[in-house]
Amino acid sequence: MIASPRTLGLIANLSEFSGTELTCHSPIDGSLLATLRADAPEEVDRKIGLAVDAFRQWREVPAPRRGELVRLYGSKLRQNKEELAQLVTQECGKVIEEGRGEVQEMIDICDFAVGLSRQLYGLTIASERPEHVMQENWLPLGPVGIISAFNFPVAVWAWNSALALVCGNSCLWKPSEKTPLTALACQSLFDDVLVQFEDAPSALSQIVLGTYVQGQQLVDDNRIPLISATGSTRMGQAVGQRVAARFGRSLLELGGNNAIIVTPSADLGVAVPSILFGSVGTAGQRCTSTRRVIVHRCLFDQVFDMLKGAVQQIGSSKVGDPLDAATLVGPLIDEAAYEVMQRAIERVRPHALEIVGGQRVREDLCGVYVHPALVKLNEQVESVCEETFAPLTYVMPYDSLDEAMLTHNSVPQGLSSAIMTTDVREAEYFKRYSDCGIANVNIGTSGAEIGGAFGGEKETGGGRESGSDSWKAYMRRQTSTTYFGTARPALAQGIRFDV
Ligand code: UN1
Repeated sequence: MIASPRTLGLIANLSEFSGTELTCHSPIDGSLLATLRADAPEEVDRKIGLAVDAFRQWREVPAPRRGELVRLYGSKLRQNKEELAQLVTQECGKVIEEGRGEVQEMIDICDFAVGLSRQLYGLTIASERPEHVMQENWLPLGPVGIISAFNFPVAVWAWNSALALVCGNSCLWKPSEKTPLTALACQSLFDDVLVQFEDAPSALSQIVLGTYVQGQQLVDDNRIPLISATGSTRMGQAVGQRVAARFGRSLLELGGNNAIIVTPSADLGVAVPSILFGSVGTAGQRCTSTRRVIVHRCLFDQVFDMLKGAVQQIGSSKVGDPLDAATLVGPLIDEAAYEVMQRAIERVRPHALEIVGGQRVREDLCGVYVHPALVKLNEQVESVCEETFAPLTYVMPYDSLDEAMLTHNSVPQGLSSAIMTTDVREAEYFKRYSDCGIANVNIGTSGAEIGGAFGGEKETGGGRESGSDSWKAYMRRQTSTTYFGTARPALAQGIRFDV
């Protein structure tokens, strides 16, 4: 399959980026979509310089006017939603319904950012001194470096850039080397909007093409005060340390190992569909995917059998071409992802009571398609504590909620979590003791709305993006005290210093 000219047509100037360093294959059937160049170090350096100049210009534009640019971009996305969704599906393999959802997530964050552009509120703080006024002001930060992953190739960039732009910053985006085409399409749509907007500099948002090498150059450059990086824990650890070494700021969204606890009071009509979407949706390639299901022993066999039935049905008839509306599970991103999944299955095999699926299917399609896997275990063994970015779900029993909570929290990651219960006491207990950034009741671990702060604790990296007050990560906080009296100014803490 070659991407239809209509979808690649979203990239106005594709030929300008052609080269030999990056080969873009569609995971749908392995076909070559394009070959692109990677930016040379001097080119990255030049782009960072342009981003600094663009920042100096953009920060002078009033925030509500900055919001107007993001509003126009949101409209542009609405007009091009279907084509961009098709390209997302062609390039990263998620099913078309989820491709559309991803573009909708971009539109939603644009709307959110437009409102925010009139609400970048500071504080007025009571001063302890007479005739003094104390304030907290939020100021633009500088160029923001955005490093994104293949699995949400456009939405995560939009979370970052929509907020960064209304906050008065310029952006430099290093997309995953597996999904540069969707990034170029977003850039093209952005450039279209920019030309209609007189007070925006042309280098307000730029793309840096390449691999971790180009990412590292952004990470190490002092002119970029904030690096927002999404990806593996290993990548985040390197980024966090390098950015910290130059006293920069990093916003990290790393791996998850998300669990759902199913209690005896759970409504299984609610629980089972939520577990399924979390486990096999996006072919298990979300950082929020459900990896672990911890079920009360009284429901353990019943829930496992219900999941098994559904997974077998999906595995036998709903895995395939993600552009086909009837497909629920598309391909894995590449062969390496398949090998990681197989290794995880082999590691857990000696401990498993039962393993369903996991094998390769639809070899006729020439992509990497797998039957989603379900592993029944007696307890949480060591390999379960690692994140496997594939449709591989471990199901384990528990006897007391305290024990379930211990199992739940005893993994290094802390992104998303959920409990299935109709008991308000269990629900509140779970919200209090889940150590994750996201703790849901009667909905699954994945598919968060943009309105909340998104991110997690522990090895997930601590960052918060998207809604709530996440915008503060993209601004500089300034405390300012003004004295408007005429007498000798009083000192704080009652100190006297009479000369
Ligand atoms: C990711 O997988 O990196 O909550 C982001 C979700 C989506 C975002 C996932 N809104 O599943």
